Amino acid sequence: MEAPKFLHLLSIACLLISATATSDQIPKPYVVYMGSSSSNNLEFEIDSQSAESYHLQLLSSIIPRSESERIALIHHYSHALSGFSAMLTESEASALSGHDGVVSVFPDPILQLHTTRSWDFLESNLGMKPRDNFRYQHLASDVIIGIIDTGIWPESPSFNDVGIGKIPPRWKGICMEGHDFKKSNCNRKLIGARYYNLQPAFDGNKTRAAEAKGSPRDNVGHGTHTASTAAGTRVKNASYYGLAQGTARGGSTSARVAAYKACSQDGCSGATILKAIDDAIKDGVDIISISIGLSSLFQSDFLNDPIAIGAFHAEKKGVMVVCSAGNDGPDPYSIVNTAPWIFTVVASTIDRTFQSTIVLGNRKTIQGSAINFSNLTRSKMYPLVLGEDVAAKFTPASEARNCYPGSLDYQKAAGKIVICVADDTTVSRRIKKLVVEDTKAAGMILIDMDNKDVPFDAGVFPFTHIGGVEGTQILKYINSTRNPTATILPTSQVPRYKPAPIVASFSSRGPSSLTENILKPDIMAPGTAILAAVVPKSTEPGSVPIGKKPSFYGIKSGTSMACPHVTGAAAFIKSVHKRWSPSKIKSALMTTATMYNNIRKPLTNNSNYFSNPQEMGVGEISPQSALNPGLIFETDVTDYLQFLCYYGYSQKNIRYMSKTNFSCPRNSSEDLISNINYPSISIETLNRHQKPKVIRRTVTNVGFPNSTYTANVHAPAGLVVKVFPNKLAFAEGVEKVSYTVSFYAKEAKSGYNFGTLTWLDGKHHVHTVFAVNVK
Ligand SMILES: *[C@@H]1O[C@H](CO)[C@@H](O)[C@H](O)[C@H]1NC(C)=O
Ligand SMILES: *[C@@H]1O[C@H](CO)[C@@H](O)[C@H](O)[C@H]1NC(C)=O
Ligand SMILES: *[C@@H]1O[C@H](CO)[C@@H](O)[C@H](O)[C@H]1NC(C)=O
Ligand SMILES: *[C@@H]1O[C@H](CO)[C@@H](O)[C@H](O)[C@H]1NC(C)=O
Ligand SMILES: *[C@@H]1O[C@H](CO)[C@@H](O)[C@H](O)[C@H]1NC(C)=O
Ligand SMILES: *[C@@H]1O[C@H](CO)[C@@H](O)[C@H](O)[C@H]1NC(C)=O
Ligand SMILES: *[C@@H]1O[C@H](CO)[C@@H](O)[C@H](O)[C@H]1NC(C)=O
Ligand SMILES: *[C@@H]1O[C@H](CO)[C@@H](O)[C@H](O)[C@H]1NC(C)=O
Ligand SMILES: CC(=O)N[C@H]1CO[C@H](CO)[C@@H](O)[C@@H]1O
Repeated sequence: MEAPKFLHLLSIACLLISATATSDQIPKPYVVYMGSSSSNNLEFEIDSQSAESYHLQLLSSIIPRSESERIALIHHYSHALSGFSAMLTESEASALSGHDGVVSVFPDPILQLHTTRSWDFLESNLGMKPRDNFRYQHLASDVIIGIIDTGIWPESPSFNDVGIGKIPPRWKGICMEGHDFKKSNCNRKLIGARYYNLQPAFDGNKTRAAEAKGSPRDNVGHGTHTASTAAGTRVKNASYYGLAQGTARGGSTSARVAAYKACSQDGCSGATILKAIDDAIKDGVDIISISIGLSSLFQSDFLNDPIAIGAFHAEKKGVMVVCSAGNDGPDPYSIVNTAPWIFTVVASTIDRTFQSTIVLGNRKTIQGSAINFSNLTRSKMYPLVLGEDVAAKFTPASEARNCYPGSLDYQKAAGKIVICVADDTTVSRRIKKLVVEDTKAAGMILIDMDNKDVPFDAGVFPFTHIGGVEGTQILKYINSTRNPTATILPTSQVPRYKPAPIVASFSSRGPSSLTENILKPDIMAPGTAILAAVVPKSTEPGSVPIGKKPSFYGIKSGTSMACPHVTGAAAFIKSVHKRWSPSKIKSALMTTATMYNNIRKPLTNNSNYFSNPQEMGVGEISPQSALNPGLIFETDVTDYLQFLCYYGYSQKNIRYMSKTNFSCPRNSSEDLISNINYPSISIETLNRHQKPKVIRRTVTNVGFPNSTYTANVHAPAGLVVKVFPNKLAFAEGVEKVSYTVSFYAKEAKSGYNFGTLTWLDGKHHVHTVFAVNVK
């Protein structure tokens, strides 16, 4: 073992030495994207082989002979799209990008799992069952959902196949075996499982790379959680150690699951995700769910983003792609996965929350939020101190207040309840908790507005999280007495919590930094404290209550958890409307979403302001009403090709992507993007001195053939919105009708103006949300 390791180090050293001269000469993994695959399904095997040898030839034409070990494909894309990933130097990559047939060449990016901010990740096994309106009747369904994630824990009761019919004959996928995963781990519920070599430590030896130890088994919990949220079977009496007790079930209990393990705990290689998408399309999935994305700080344009590329080809083959929007909120422009052919999902809270109550020495109680297995009781009080009161020697009070690592005095803190603040967000609440727990303190109270809506799982350590108002109450109490004391009670759940849903604080916000002429996010779904299946393993000391076995169910938060709710809802719609295309299903879910909460008030964000469409999209999903949307907006591949023209890509590349002789409209420009037949409207710039801007839409009637709809506009004062015609009459043979919406901003306030256009026929409310940026 030792010698090869040493050699490996040596070779890295050599690389580094040669690199000091020209850093662009260090080979690293790149994705080479070459548009649509030319193969059609019948001759696929032959085509794939000839494509592979062509791609190898291409590599050998640019890689020097002396480094021929790099003439190898890490991943080869040949099913829906064409291209490969390989180890290239920067200059080789740039040489390739000029090559005929090559659409884009970009360094293989590392993408992140969209569970709540990475620090809560894993540890945050918070728990909750789906909202009531998420319980659909059981329908026999052959819808296949591909989950691209960290793999799957097949023994979870959520993937039991009792009562589920034969595997659909069109399924062409496989159940890969691994050292801890057998073919028999797949069943009629979990019909497929693949894994990929997750360590891109590729040494050019293809055989060795293929042999790398791997398995579709989930060791992280993220993939198991998302898969069971989308399509978990009904499991009675599921809970997280008694919390969130009830029947656990996915959005579409009868849908089938295929797991594609493309990620580890550290993230996901973009090249691998692209391979997984290509495989999933070939295998025959109907919907792909991806709770993963690029960092919002390092977002690239659509043709340098593996998810956008893969999703484009999926859409082209009639496969829907649902993605999480990211957890980088509440800042604007923090959203990712915003291509118009992606269904982009943000997260909301649900009507249940978890409270860990603080009882002060004066018997006053204060509600905090957290999940803990605290063994403290009301009858015993503990000294209550501020972090700075128990600071270690020579430690600035500012650090101890924040409970920084190393800032607390163990002797002073032991046995006390320590209050920590969050003046600075660099130290996460998880770290603070570990710091305080380490001192043998009796418990911890965190005062922090951020993430208060996301109950933190503190395991067995008594912990609670409060906001500034409650914080002030506690500080006043401390000032009022010589010996302040307190205790933290075990967590209790608060059902039917109101108001809900609320936009989750962490959820990424629009507008998209790539184009503001498509409204993003699309839609909102539950993503806070969601109970679903996890990996039954203890993740860190204290995460499992003493005397208990690790739980098969866990509570997690993130847009990662919101995404599979929409995937499940889409599968539900697809099981009823079997022939509906992805854009029809998306439109049905968007135009029927609700903009009201459970106290019948407009939805809010967690600062209690009405939330706008850049925070929540068109609103919270309402899957039952989406079954019967009345009208739908169909967006087809031609619309997306035009979008690519308007965005500014070359016609040559767009032809490679479509494998047709498609021509870009001659007067392509970015503002025409608003005219794509999308189920919402966004205008990046509306000059108040310009003529009314006219947007065109076409709706398809999927209700009674004889329906007549009337337009109803809600617009902010000063923005003049006119719909022409404002009555749409359908009849037998008249299924599609077009109309225009004009926006005139002379008197409107500057900045984004939001409103809705609703088509009403007495039965259906078809909401189209609009966002218009007045300058
Ligand atoms: C690649 O790895 C395989 C299996 O470890 C080994 O048998 C083979 O000799 C290697 N080939 C090269 C070119 O190193
Ligand atoms: C439900 O689970 C709890 C513990 O998780 C257990 O005490 C209880 O007996 C179970 N109830 C049923 C009906 O199985
Ligand atoms: C909520 O919305 C208001 C008004 O748009 C905004 O000022 C505030 O920052 C938002 N709060 C959060 C947490 O996003
Ligand atoms: C609570 O449990 C911890 C061990 O996790 C133990 O050290 C402590 O004494 C217990 N406290 C009470 C009040 O039982
Ligand atoms: C508590 O007392 C300190 C010092 O006496 C003062 O700075 C602080 O503002 C007081 N806090 C509250 C909440 O009254
Ligand atoms: C190319 O486009 C023309 C019309 O623009 C069409 O008639 C022709 O069939 C197309 N050819 C191919 C190969 O798609
Ligand atoms: C773009 O050009 C086409 C003809 O090529 C024309 O029909 C269309 O109205 C033009 N659109 C705009 C916005 O100028
Ligand atoms: C439309 O047709 C449905 C049945 O096809 C019928 O029940 C309904 O009364 C009709 N509505 C109108 C306005 O004609
Ligand atoms: C959320 C949670 O698990 N709360 C637990 C806190 O600890 C007490 C005592 O161990 C349990 O009874 C609660 O269920």
